[in-house]
Amino acid sequence: AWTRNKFQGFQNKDEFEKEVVRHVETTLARSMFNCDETAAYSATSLALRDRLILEWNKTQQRQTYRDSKRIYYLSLEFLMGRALDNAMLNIGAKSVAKDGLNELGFRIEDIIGQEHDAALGNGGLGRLAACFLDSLASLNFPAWGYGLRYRYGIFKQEIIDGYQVEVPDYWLDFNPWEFPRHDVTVDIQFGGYVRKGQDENGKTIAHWEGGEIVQAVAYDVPTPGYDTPTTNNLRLWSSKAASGEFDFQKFNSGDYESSVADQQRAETISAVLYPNDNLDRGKELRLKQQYFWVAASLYDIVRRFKKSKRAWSEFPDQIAIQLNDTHPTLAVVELQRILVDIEGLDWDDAWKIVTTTFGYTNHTVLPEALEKWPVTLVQKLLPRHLQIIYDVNLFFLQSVEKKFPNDRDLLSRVSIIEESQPKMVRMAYLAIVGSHKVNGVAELHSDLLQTTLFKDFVTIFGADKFTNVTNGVTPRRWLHQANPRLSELIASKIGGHGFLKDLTALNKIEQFVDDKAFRKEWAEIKYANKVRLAKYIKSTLDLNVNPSALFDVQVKRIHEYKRQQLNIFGAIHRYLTLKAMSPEERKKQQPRVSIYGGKAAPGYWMAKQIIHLINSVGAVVNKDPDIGDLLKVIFLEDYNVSKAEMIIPASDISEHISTAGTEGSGTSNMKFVLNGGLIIGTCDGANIEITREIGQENIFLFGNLSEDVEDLRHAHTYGTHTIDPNLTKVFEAIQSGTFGEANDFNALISAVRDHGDYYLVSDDFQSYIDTQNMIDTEYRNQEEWVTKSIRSVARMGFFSSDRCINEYAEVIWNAEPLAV
Ligand code: 26Y
Repeated sequence: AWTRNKFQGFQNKDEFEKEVVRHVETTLARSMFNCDETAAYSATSLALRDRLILEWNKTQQRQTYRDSKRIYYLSLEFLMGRALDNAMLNIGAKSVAKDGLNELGFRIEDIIGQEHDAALGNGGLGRLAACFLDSLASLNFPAWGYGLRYRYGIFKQEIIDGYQVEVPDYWLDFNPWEFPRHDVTVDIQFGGYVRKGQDENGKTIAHWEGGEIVQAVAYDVPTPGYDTPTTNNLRLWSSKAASGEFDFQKFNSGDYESSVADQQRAETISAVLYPNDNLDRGKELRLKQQYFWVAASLYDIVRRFKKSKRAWSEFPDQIAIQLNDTHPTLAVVELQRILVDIEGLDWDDAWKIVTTTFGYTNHTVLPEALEKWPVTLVQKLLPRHLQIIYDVNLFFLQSVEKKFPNDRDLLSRVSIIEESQPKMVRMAYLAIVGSHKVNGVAELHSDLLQTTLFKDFVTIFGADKFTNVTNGVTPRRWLHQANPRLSELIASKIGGHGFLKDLTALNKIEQFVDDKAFRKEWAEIKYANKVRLAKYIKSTLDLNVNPSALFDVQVKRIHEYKRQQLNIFGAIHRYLTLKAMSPEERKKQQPRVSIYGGKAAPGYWMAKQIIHLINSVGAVVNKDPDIGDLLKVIFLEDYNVSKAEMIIPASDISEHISTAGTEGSGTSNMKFVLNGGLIIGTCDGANIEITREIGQENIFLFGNLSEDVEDLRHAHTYGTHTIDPNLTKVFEAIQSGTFGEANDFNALISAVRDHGDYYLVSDDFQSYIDTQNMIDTEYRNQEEWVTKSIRSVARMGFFSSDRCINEYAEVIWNAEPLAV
């Protein structure tokens, strides 16, 4: 049996301190006398990192030796957040580190707080990838993540005069969590032309020649499992000029400028994360990023496979590659190219290997998020890949024609090449044709995929190819790390922290739902978390909020389909209602703090208007003496993973209120409930399954259903469209200048009133405010509220990313954990 101390961690705090001091004095070349918190953070991380890399080495040796099936998770985004706390918890070194740091004169929270978030992602999709890495290692799967090492992660958000301003996130100044592998490099080709030649048997082969070369350099980030001997790898690629520092020929001939320019052009590829979430902009540099990353990763994967000297036909038995959305879809084409052009396999044999290897996860049905690339652009950057795409399409359409003769409409609907002006490559279709399984991320979402977006493909390939894997979140970060007191309380009741590895064990706390002391402690923990958030609000916004008020939170990317505008219109309605009351009546109302956070894509003008409206409402409401504690409207700047860890445990009610049928899954809904917060939500994404698990008496659902959306939209456009009377009053207040310059908000209003209300804000408004009023009433019955909170947490076992990863392993990857 495996025990942790044999492998990981520190024997005691003295050993830990010794290591920290050693790093301060040698690696950092400082003395303990002028060791500030930054230096203490660096040294602590380096001490932990030393342990991780030893584990990493052993894990890699074990995985190589056993040679069992490996999983590769390809994602353009890994939203990892901070690593230090997670590393300490996962290798069981936190209490030693806490004591050690104390003796050195530091508080562990301050040291943890020094770390810059690794923010290599936008939102849900990127954070899901990070949760998956945690589960893969915690379940001992031999798995690697592959991504890009962006020099700039998601921008930092500043709020200036109520508007979002973007500031670059330069995060690599000092990053102790990565290991540069200057010896692991891959040359990546772009452009050029294809020359047809013949091999010795007279078979035609394609040679891709010319163009430019950019070098990919590997950076490895060890990802430790919780209480396991497995430390897996996240390999991130960084781009640089292939010829080294400069082109010396140009340099020597005096063309210094252009030699530096070449280098900079190469480095641009991995320079910046595209800040769009669910919005495809089709930029050339993004396509370059995708191919650069995919080609480097596949080269690496194939190189590792070839060391085993197995037959190519065994490739899919040894390797599963998961495509996190369509962003890595070129991997399908690249593997086919490697097998046919370089390794000399026959097309059909190669294609069988390719399609058995890949799985594709779709995260959205929003049309504006579906990737399409102009054929001309692919031709320019990747001429050979375009040929392969055309051949794949031809053979695919031929097989469709055979099965469904003379259905030209069908052929044009499912063609990977959209015959539009200009012609486009439909990446989702390419991903479907190139994979053996396609999954959505929640039941409703997967159903919608199969009945709408991918309907024709279900007809063509059969229903078996399509499946659902409902998302999950890692309970290590989102319960144990974010809410240590709650985790300890649970552990004290049910015999230890086993629930962190088998979240269904949470159901054992339900038997304590009437236990007075337990309930009291439960409520106290929530209150303490709210006090902490209130202090943060005081320190950043200089605003006092009452921790006894109901904390109502909506934190996520700002998007019209997520409907932060519904939330703020609701808050305005609340404000108007309170204003119209007599002082006596007001005293009877439930105080509420309405908290928002999230970034808008820099080019998403409407989303930025929403942020401005929230801040403008806050500026008026928060200083209105008639209102006082009854309503505060707060926008928290620069929402990110580490802030989520503080905000989520402090919520009483959180909002997951997307237009029905638009949110793939949502994962913060799971995090909030896991931390004892209740939720208000629409019948969308994973909200539906959360309801199934925790019981409809423990969730506040409202609004129209997904099956009604189409008819409502139709009626808005072609029938009579009357706006909800309460919403009309909200609009009137805005337009009379109650929240500053009235015209600033015209677009938000006319989207609802004059442009068809695509997101059904008006249709759902009355239902929304009724439900919010019900929440006020129920919150006053704190006993009942705590009961709901405990029962909900007890029933959240299903939403662990461990369950999710086990489903992927069984249904899609056909892979097993490596027992030690
Ligand atoms: C094409 C490109 C601009 C693009 C970039 C990022 C497209 C989409 C995205 C990000 C999508 C995303 O974050 N989707 C979210 O994935 C979560 C994890 O599955 C879901 O919970 C969530 O509902 C979905 O919106």
